[in-house]
Amino acid sequence: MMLKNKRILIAGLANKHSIAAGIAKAMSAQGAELAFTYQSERLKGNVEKIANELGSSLLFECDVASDESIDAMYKDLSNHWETFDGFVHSIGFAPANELEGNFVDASTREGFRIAHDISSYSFTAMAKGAKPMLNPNSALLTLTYLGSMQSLPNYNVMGLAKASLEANTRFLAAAMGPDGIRVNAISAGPIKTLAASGVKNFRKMLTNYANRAPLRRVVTTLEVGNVAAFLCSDLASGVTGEITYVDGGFNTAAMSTEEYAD
Ligand code: 0WD
Repeated sequence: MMLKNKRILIAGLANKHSIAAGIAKAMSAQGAELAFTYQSERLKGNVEKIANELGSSLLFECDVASDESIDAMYKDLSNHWETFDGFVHSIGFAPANELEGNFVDASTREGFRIAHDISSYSFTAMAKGAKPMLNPNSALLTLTYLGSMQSLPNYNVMGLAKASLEANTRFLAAAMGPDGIRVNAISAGPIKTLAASGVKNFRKMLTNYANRAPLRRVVTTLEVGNVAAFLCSDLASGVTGEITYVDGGFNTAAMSTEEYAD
């Protein structure tokens, strides 16, 4: 039980296919006590069902686009948890028209702003709000994707936002490390979720992935969850500011034998 006596807040659960659902499941299996945020009333039912299955009734509305909403969420949470041991930020968003076609043609100033605000700044905003309530040895975690390092079709401005999020992880780690708080990111391979379905031709990406990845398959949300549980546990007490890949090794391989053969 890596997370016994740890209280962890999970943000970014949309439905049972969400990466956050796999993370919540894995963390609960390791003994964590969990609380959840939901973006809006629309998603409350989905989040409530998963929370209840994992023995949690702590649910708080939080739209990370709004500082007031973040403040109100932590205020509500503090009525139940005076202190806690970290949070998972599994949130990303860009307007749909940014995620299709030629990067130059699709990009707009407003789309760029929104993508960076919701997908990167919100991690800092959540850390800022949590800071007074975090126990020593707490851990924060976010979710990123290889599009931060390498270009690929349609991912467009999200790649830039993820690059910002990864730098954010390192700067938060530096800022919070002296207080004993660790900050890490998992770079997950593609998984069919609601957010992923916003990226055009996502199915094609899954097939390409499975063909090249050393493990010759895509990863599951539970596999991401197990690494998340480790990174937020005291077993990872020496790890901070890191981007850990959970992608079947895809990022390490330039080509597979099948791709090389004619
Ligand atoms: O292939 C994938 N699915 C990968 C996802 C590969 C690598 C990384 N990721 C990242 C995503 O970019 C994101 O940061 O993992 C994170 C979680 O994504 P997910 O599990 O793939 O997607 P989903 O189940 O849709 O959850 C993301 C949720 C939102 O759902 P929708 O699809 O309704 O936008 O992020 C939340 C929301 O619940 N979210 C917000 N929460 C609070 N305030 C906001 C907001 N303003 N915007 C989005």
